[in-house]
Amino acid sequence: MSPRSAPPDRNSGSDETGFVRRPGQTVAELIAGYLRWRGVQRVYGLCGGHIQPIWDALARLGVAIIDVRHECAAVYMAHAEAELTGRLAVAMVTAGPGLTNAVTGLANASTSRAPVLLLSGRPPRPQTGRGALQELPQRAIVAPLCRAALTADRAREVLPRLDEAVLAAAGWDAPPGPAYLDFPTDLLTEHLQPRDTAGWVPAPAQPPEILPSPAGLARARDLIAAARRPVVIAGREAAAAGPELARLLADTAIPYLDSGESRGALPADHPSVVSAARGRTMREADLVITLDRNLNFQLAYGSSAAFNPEARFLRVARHASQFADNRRGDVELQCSVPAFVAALADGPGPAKLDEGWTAELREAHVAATRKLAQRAQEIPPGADGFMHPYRLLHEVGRVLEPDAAVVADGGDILSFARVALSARTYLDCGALGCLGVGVPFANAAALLAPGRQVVAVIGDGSFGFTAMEIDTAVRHGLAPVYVIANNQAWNIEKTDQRQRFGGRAVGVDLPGCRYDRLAQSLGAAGRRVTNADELPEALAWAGDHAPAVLDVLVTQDAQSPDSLSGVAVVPPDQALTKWQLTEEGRA
Ligand SMILES: Cc1ncc(C[n+]2csc(CCOP(=O)(O)OP(=O)(O)O)c2C)c(N)n1
Ligand SMILES: [Mg+2]
Repeated sequence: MSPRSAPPDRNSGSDETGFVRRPGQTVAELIAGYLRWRGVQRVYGLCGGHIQPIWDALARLGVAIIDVRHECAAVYMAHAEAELTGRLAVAMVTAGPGLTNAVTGLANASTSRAPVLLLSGRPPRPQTGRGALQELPQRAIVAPLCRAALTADRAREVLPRLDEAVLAAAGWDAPPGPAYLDFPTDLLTEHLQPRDTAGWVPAPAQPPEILPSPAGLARARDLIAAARRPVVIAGREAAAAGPELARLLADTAIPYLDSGESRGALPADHPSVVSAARGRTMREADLVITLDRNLNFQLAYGSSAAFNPEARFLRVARHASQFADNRRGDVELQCSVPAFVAALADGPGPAKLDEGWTAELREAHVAATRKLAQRAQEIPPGADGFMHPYRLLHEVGRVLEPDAAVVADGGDILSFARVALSARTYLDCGALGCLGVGVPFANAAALLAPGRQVVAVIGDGSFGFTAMEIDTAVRHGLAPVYVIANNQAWNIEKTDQRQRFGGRAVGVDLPGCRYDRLAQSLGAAGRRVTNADELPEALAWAGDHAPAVLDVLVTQDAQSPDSLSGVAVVPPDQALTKWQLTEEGRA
């Protein structure tokens, strides 16, 4: 194990900050006090008798309760908070179906490595195992998705289990992610004895930075010094190194590719960004430096069909799952990404950099970006007469403020948005492909930064999963703009079905829904837009009347990059058809 530096003290406090262990307090009050002491300002949740004592204790302590309309939305909101702040966020749901409703949110937080603590209740101990109301094997249900799945059955277990869950979520032993803790509801109203909290000491929740070992760093430097065509591919923790990484890349002129989870770590106009030349960069790089990024389907599993077969790999991450996966590194460094970036900044860059290559990539990137913007502006409507999604996204892009938070959710529209919209703060369905995050993610972004522009672009199908959360925005005074790309279909699936199943399309149409009226019925503003020329004015109107839904009719007659590359097809060997064909020597 590499040496560890002094731990940054981000999620900690001291006894003076209000975390009081008083004899006579209830267990629920202890839990609420602990959370507030950890810096938790709000808990996302949906009420239920099994958790009610904690809910009430939180409210009495001044921790905001963000009440939602479906438990999954509570976890999605906590996930968004965790991504936006880099800190632990908390959700709470009741026993039984409250917990099962939260499961998809946990799965998404797990795949996206978002530090979320989920609290729940259980039936009272005397009724356990007897067919109690809302009784389920809760820990067993969530365990595969959680870094820790725990219960506290007695008062003296409460603080140690809370710490264990919080540390697991924060990423001490495995990548950050969800952690689960429940309590039998009768425990919550028990009064504490001094011995119940004796011996517990406040300690930091944020894992300490891990410095690269000097030997590992030297080997990494050797690889970089020898590389002619290096590229950095950034994952989750790279975002925490944003400004330092930006400086390092500017100094060394190493090309840079982001991934969904590091999007926005560098400004779009940074000279190292070559995302619109992604395929070529991956194919031609002779050194691939991954920063806290596993080689999953989005990176072709590191396949030599997508990457230069001769390329060397330098893999840097705190946890082995992010550096020792489908293509092992020639050098693997177990350390924090910010520490690695800081260490590299002190040394020389690639001495033999092929400057012609980097210049070509950059030119290709700039040209492709410009061409897309031009195309998006002029692209004609589809055969059904409705506007192309690129046209919609072009108009959305024009109204985005520099610090806007953008959310994308859907099938085709997610894919179109990934290439056509650019924002420093960008949240989407992630590697789980989790449809339905749009409204809760946008609500969380709006809640965390009142006054900031929040625009969510959501497919009509995906919107349906969590549309009721517009009510959460209305009740909590949140002001996002939800732009529904309404092609009246699960369109990426519809296109795939037509192409692969003899022209048939089954169970993929969603005709005739009025999402503008749905918004109005919940007390939000809503407006339908059928004509692209109307969009500038409609988007301005929506911003002024947010929370607002723009129900924008778009064409089904548009195939997105993901649809073209075969993501919807899910081929057995390789999620990206183009690369699969290359692997088989057919492209
Ligand atoms: C929860 C969930 N259910 C189903 C799918 C499969 N799926 C992927 S994309 C898609 C269609 C999405 O439709 P919509 O949101 O309207 O976007 P569009 O493709 O029409 O732009 C479906 C059903 C999924 N990824 N996640
Ligand atoms: Mg659709």
